[in-house]
Amino acid sequence: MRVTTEYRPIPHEYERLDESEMERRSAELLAALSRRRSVRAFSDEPVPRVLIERAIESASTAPSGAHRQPWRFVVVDDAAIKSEIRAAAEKEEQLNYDGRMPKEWLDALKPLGTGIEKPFLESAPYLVVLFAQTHVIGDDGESRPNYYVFESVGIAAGFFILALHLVGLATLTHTPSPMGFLRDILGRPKNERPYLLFPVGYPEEGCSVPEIERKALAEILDWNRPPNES
Ligand code: IYR
Repeated sequence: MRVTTEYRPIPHEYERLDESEMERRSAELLAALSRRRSVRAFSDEPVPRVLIERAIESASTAPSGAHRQPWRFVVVDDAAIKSEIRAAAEKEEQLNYDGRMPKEWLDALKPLGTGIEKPFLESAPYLVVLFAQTHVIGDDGESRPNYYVFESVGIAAGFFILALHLVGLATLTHTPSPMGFLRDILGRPKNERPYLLFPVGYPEEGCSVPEIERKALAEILDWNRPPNES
């Protein structure tokens, strides 16, 4: 990547669409995204590497603070490392479900059917661990800050989920907590903080998902002012 240190404007290659085409695309995109579900049971069927690589490149088109692109995607496809990650994640999750999570949180998770066992950490062909780079260490060994790191990485994570879904792959935004073990197992440097773990693959044959509903537009959109409470 070439880094420019001055403002060097170039023409923006903007594609202006007809309004009818915009309307058609917006409906099509909404229909496609509405079919996305988080999946907790994965088939071990292999997935071409190029699909993972392109999804990561797509994620990396996300905007970021000062264009620092403060993310690093570590892809795990080695069975032994996956097993190590599963064991460490289940150890932490056991403590979470056995008392570290308050009752209210456990109640909120009940309809999602989550639990301590994480077989998907071994069955999914890939575990993609997204790290946030809180700062960068230059070639001179100097540390430079990044900006809006978690906003930036969150947006990249969203792009990644979208890129996988639109090519027909399933994932889960898995949040082992605490997840410092990922840095240790994967031997990552000190400037990287684990952010999310995505198992990626095809859903297991006959896979079920929880019956959930999404909020209606009226519950998530207010034009200009919130509804009058009185
Ligand atoms: N990380 C735990 C618990 C969990 C938390 C939330 I918030 C979820 O939406 C789902 C699960 C787990 O993965 O089971």
